[in-house]
Amino acid sequence: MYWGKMRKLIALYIISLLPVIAYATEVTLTWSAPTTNADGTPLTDLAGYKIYYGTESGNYSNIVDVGYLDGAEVSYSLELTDNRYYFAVTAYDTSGNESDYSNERAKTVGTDTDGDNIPDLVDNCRLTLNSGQQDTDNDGYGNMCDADLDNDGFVGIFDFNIFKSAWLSDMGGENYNPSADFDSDGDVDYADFYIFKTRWNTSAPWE
Ligand SMILES: [Ca+2]
Ligand SMILES: [Ca+2]
Ligand SMILES: [Ca+2]
Ligand SMILES: [Ca+2]
Repeated sequence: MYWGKMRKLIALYIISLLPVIAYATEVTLTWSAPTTNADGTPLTDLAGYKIYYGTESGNYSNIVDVGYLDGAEVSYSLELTDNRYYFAVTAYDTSGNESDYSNERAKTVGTDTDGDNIPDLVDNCRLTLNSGQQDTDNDGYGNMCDADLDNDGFVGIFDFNIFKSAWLSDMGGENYNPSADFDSDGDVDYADFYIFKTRWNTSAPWE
C-alpha cells in the first residue's frame, strides 16, 4: 500500500465553526479546500472530506465521511446533542490517501448558563464555573460545588471535620483529600475554605 501521498496533501484549515441560528444543536464547519500538495504540485484528484469529532481534545470518536464538496471554501453542518465538541477535518484523494488532521476547533453545543463552555445538560456544576469538571468522589457534583464530603446530602459539621483533616495539605501528601481540594489546584487552602463557606448549611442538589 502506498501511503506516501497522504502526507503530501497540504494541511487543511478550519476557518469557522458556527451554530446555525434555526437549530441550537446544529453546527456548521467551514474550511478551506487544499489546492496543492506540499511539494507544490497541484492537487488534482481530491475526492472528499472526513469530519472527525469528539468530546475530548485530540480524541475523535466520531467520523463523518461527507464526500466531495466543491469550492475553495466548503461548509458542512452536523446536528449534535448538547456537549462540548472538538473538530478536525481531513481530505482524501481518489486513491484513498488521507491527509493529516486540520487544525482543531472546539464548540459548545447547547445552553451554557455559567459560561464555562460546558453546556447545562452535562455540566456537573450548572451555575458554577468549572471547565475542568473534576468530580473526585464521582457523585455527579463537581468538586467546585460539592462541599458535601460525607455524601449525606447536606453540608454541615461532619463535612467540616473532613475538610479540617485535609487542611493545608498538598497533593501527594499524607492528609491530602482531592475532594476537599474544591478548586483542584493541588492543595487544600484558603481558596478552598471560601468555597466551603459558600456551601455551608446547604442541601443537595448543588449547582
Ligand atoms: Ca456551563
Ligand atoms: Ca459549571
Ligand atoms: Ca463530587
Ligand atoms: Ca485548592
